[in-house]
Amino acid sequence: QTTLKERVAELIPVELEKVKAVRAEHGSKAFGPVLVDQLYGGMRGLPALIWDGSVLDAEEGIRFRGKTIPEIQDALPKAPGGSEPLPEGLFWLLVTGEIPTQEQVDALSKDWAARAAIPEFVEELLDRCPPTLHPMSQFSLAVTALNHDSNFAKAYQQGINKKEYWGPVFEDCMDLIAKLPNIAGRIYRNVYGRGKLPAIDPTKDYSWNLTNLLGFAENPAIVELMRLYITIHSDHEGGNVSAHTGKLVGSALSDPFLAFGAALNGLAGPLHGLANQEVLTWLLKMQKAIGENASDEAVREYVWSTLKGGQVVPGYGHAVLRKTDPRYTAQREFALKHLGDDPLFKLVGQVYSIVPDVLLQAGKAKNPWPNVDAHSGVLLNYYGLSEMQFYTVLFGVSRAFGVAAQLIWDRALGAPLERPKSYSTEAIAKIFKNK
Ligand code: CMX
Repeated sequence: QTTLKERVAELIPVELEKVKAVRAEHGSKAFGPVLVDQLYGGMRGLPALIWDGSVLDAEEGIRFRGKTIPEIQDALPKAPGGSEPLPEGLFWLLVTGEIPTQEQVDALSKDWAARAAIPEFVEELLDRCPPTLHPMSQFSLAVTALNHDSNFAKAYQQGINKKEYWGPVFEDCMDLIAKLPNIAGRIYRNVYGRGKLPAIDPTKDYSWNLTNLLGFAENPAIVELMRLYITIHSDHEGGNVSAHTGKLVGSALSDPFLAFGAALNGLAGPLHGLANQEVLTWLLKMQKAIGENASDEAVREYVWSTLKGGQVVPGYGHAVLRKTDPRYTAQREFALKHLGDDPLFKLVGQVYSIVPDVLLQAGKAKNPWPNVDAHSGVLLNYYGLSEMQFYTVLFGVSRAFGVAAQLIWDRALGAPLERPKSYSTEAIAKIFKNK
């Protein structure tokens, strides 16, 4: 049976040829005009990056290596008795573009379990963090500290040939993903006083182990949720803040731990991954203000008051998407199957029927529809994981899959240092003075 690393080694020459052919045929063609507005406007729509794992269509949403979320749910191997895809399989798909066999997925589960332990000094580092330090800051600290044992950093110091970069980067990426559950579990138990961390079970899959480290694995439904959660949060093409940061920092040949630590700091922003925390905070605040089972009118007024207060409605809008996020839909379907008439789920549904209308009327947001973060917190909360400040850590565990897959390919294909050109307002005014 072929391992993931062996398959990557086989694919590298093929991929190098593909890139060479595309560049030879299209290398000097323009992708379209660059508008000055795009420089001021957060580079929306600017074609600027190569990202192989997934591509985002504004109307349709994400496709992982060409496959939609329902297609992935159908095609990827599952756990015994489970119906959601195993994220191990998704990682294989992101890296190779191919659907793995059940045996290949099982081998990844075992490999990650074997790599899961974190160095003692990282455990101590986490144990010394005050519980008031946000879980995302603790997460980023710990991931950055894993650089202590980076295969790539060591190989680079020893003068590795650039053609060989991908090998130690691959090992680092596997270590990174494997160690995240122990880091996340330790943060959760330290901050929320949930007792001692159990050991990794090498006979179980990645999501079971993560859920068990958090203390919830006795309920198979939340383990299934975690499999779905990691799968749909793993990758969202290359331009979002966390993915792009990981790629950018990796381009300096910073090892995957440094690159992903930086990505996590971007994910920790409220306009990006922290929105899943913000959504639940906002929903609970609303419940407190207008009561449970509030009327549509009361919800609508509350949404307006958020906008009038100069705040965003968390979980709604997107920089690329222009329709309901299929990641939202996948979670809604999971909730319809498992959550019954949970009051918060009902509120999420009610908000969904009201917010888009209000955002359209307000006339600013280009996309009034919900994104992935509008739903995830309610699902976790239902199963007892109610500490919303922790939610973005789970997003971070998932996002490692997409960033790691691209880091492997960037080093395999010799992606150069990223260095776009910047301009001052004065320079722009001068350039266009007489045009
Ligand atoms: N509530 C209120 N106003 C919103 C809004 C929302 N949900 N979404 C967009 N807007 C506003 C913007 O703030 C902007 O206002 P200004 O012109 O005053 O600056 C205007 O509408 C135009 O913005 P846009 O082009 O539609 O959106 P952007 O591409 O600039 O931003 C995003 C995208 C996601 C940051 C924005 O929609 C937002 O702030 N949403 C709420 C936070 C959120 O859910 N983030 C999570 C995104 C998914 C993820 O990365 O995890």
